[in-house]
Amino acid sequence: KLVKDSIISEAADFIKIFYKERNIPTANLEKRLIEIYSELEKTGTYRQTQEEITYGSKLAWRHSSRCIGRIFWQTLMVRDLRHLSTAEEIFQAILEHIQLATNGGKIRSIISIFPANKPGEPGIRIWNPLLIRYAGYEQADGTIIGDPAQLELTKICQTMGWKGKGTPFDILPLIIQMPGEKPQLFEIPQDIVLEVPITHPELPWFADLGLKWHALPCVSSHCLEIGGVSYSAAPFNGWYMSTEIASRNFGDAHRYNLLPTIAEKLGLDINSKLSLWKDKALIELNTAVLHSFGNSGILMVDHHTASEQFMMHCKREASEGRTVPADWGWIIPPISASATKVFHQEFENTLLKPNLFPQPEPWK
Ligand code: HEM
Ligand code: NRG
Repeated sequence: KLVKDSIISEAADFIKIFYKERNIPTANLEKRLIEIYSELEKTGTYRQTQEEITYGSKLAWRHSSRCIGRIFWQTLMVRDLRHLSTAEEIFQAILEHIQLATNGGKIRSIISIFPANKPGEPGIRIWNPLLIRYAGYEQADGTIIGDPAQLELTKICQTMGWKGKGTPFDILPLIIQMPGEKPQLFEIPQDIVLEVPITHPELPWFADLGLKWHALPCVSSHCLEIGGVSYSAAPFNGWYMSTEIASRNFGDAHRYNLLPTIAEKLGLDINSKLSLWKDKALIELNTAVLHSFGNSGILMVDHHTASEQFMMHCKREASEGRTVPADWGWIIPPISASATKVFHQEFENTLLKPNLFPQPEPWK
């Protein structure tokens, strides 16, 4: 009863925004609401139209307060895959998503929507936090090969029978779990994953580090919520901002931890904080990532451009009479923050729906 009441009110809120922003006559709105109420009475949920999930997904992106890339919210391509019923079918659709979105480097923003959760029941889950992630292996001496952030998931894949090559960049298989079933493991064919070897425009030794990263950031752990309906499997992607890879994935001490290596290669004194070796290493890492993606013709945005685009987005939204909910700590870039406008801006982190919510790790 309580669940149903909340679906009713969320549905009504969403339908009202949808009809208002799309300039659909109020008479149609009332008709649609009555239809939804009666379907809710009978089945405890309701089936959304393709137009509703399409616009709902765009609103979910627009409301994602941690995302700096939202100026492009209207360009999202929405794939309606609610008719799929097996893990195998979902896996195939995910491979298509990777190819459509990668698009030879001209990345397209896409969300793939798999069947909705049944009210009060767990939904479909993709166990990987992003579709493409590199495995992390802990060795006997305690050192780690690969991405330390994926130690746990890598172990799970191994207990399910997967064997990685043991390189620092092994692409993890996908684990897909249908409601009430055991999770299933699927290998992503290496040839559909576009990757970029990392080189530096002036430092030839950079290539010898053997670094690379994948072109496509596709988040698969979030729950898309539209009008009281939850889609716990709805992977979405845009393109990378350079700092995500260079500063965080490569630079973080608990990730690839490359700052000491690079600072030493640069000939900096890593025993003196005043040498600013970390800062200098970060800049060269960012230079290398931007250079490498650019050279390979893979779409990526630098943090200065992204900040400008985001400020423009705020202005455009204001002209539509809307404020932009934003999470300051996530919006400001992890390097040179104060050199970007977003750093000097205050934001209200209001929770609006539709939205994309992080979910607990499915094995917990
Ligand atoms: C987070 C950039 C597209 C939804 C982020 C972050 C960045 C970013 C830099 C912070 C990530 C982090 O620190 O780990 C971009 C860029 C895009 C883009 C450059 C290019 C088009 C999208 C799309 C969606 C989206 C298409 C959804 C439809 C989100 C959400 C988060 C996020 C929900 C928070 C993720 C979390 O909680 O871990 N985005 N984004 N973004 N973005 Fe975007
Ligand atoms: N920092 C993560 C990716 C998170 C999402 N970032 C995006 N999303 N750009 C990483 O792999 O480094 N997006 O939808 O474009």
